[in-house]
Amino acid sequence: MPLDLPADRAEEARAILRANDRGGYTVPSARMYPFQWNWDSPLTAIGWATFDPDRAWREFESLVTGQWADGMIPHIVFHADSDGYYPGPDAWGTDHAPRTSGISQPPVAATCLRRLVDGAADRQAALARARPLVVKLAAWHRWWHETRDPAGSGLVAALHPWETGRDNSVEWDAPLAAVEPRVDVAALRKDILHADPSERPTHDYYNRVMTIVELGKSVGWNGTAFFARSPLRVCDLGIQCLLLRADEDLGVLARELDLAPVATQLAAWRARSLEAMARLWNPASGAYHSLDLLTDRLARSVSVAAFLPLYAGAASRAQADTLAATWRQAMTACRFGTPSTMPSIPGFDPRRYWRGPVWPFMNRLVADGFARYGFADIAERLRRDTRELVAQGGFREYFDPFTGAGLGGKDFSWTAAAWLVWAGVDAA
Ligand code: 2M8
Repeated sequence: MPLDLPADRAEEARAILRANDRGGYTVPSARMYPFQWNWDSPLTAIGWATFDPDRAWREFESLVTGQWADGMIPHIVFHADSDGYYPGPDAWGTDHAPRTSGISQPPVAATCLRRLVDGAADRQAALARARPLVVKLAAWHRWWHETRDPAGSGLVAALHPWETGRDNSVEWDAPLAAVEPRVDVAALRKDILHADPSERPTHDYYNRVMTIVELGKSVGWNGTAFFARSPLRVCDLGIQCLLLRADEDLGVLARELDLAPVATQLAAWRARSLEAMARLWNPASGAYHSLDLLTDRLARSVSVAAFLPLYAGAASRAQADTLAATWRQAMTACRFGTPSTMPSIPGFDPRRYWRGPVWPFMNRLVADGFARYGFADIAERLRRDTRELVAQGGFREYFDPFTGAGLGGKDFSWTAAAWLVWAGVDAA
């Protein structure tokens, strides 16, 4: 049945991107997140590309101005001052111009860049513009594969839950329990002024994650020392899979640009990471999991990241079939897919940030993965669910998987972009 959609949703989505534009970079949400975020930015850029390709390119070009000398592209670039967010630049205490945070975020930029090049009217001009970005992104991928995997195990590490992007996921409860809180930041928080506290993490969580930030600061944000000393070190299934996919996509661009050594290196990293994926599979749960690298324990939680091995092309045929069954099973409890944590998992919360709600942009990635393995029905179900969520609830940050209620921030950039490139586009 066709949905009864307001005719101007696409125009509304474009208006959100324009309103969140700060001149070359897009803030995720005007009041709540007033800076440039690493993985929001390229996922938003592909939305810009549907009506203003030059603006899409500038989104990438501004993001890489935050790149550090060691290759890391930080999770926030603080291009301009704003007092609406905590932790701001002073709390991070890094030494870079423009000012930045001290950690990274999931590497989706190369995949989005490839999409931008593939959609360009003039491919040669697009490749020429992509060249310096490809070199910078390859340096960032090197940082993941070397600084965050010094032993060359094929599993890259996140040292802070915010690096995973699924910041408050149940997956991080056990690793964070081992981080003794040494600060009390409750009075400094601004997020709970913009969103209902019941939809945000607890004070105890903030004290623990800010303790890790203090540790990073105490070692001068030196990548090697931070890796060695961090009280939290996990292989996040999300980062691992998004990097696998991004290595593939960056390799395609590098080959076309005659950057043969870069392409060869990316293929070698990808092969090593693919092989290591076996360590993240649990046949008993029928899913992949994140791994605590300090205790060598797989997370018990099954999160939305469980389906990203499909997006990465890392699952076998049999594993893909099992994952489809796992997804269908979770959906017997939910009206809208895909919950960020499966409802059967202790700690699941349909309204609290990354512990259950649905993120529209994540649905696009999961749908892409299922389509890659031939599950067109799941892919289409996800597109229609996302379409309905946004059509009835607006361009919210996240949604309750049971009721569809819109939650978190409003007028969200990557939700608008997911509409423009996917959810709001009629199926072929
Ligand atoms: C959320 O994370 C930030 C910290 O990075 C926060 O809550 O303060 C997450 O959903 C993250 O994935 C996202 O990139 C960011 C901006 O949308 O918000």
